[in-house]
Amino acid sequence: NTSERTFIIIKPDGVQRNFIGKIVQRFEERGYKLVGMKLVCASKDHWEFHYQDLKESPFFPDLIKYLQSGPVVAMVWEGLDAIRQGRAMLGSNPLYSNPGTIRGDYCTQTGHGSVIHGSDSVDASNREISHWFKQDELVDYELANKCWLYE
Ligand code: YYY
Ligand code: MG
Repeated sequence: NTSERTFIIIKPDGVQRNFIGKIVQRFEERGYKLVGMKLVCASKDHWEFHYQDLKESPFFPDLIKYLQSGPVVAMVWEGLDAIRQGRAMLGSNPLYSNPGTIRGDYCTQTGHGSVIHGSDSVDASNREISHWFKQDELVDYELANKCWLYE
């Protein structure tokens, strides 16, 4: 499915450390299509909904506070297997991520230094995209180089 969409956030630490350009470049170079993008400061409620699966975690209140500490870049990227490949590009636990992944190249620890979020399933991606973007904020267009990306 070449129109699979994944939701990516450059978190407050990623923005403050000037990684916006570098992270966007990685997704562009891989061949994914940017269909939505904005710089936002999200509310406590908005973040609590986004991370609802972690509500019971001991670090949840601290996580929500850190996420409100500054602007983040919310993006939707589209392409073949975008959800799983996006996660692979992110890396895993920041401390143990392989070099070559975003976390493996830019992070030292979890918590307030994970730099980036990416959807981990189709369900999560659908939920997150509709939580962060209105329908008319997602742009429909064709990449000029599509014929070189997909057979
Ligand atoms: O999906 P991913 O970001 O790789 O990790 P999750 O286990 O879903 O955790 C989401 C988010 O929670 C993580 O990016 C930072 C934060 N967090 C934390 O603050 N402390 C931990 N011990 C684990 C995760
Ligand atoms: Mg997660």
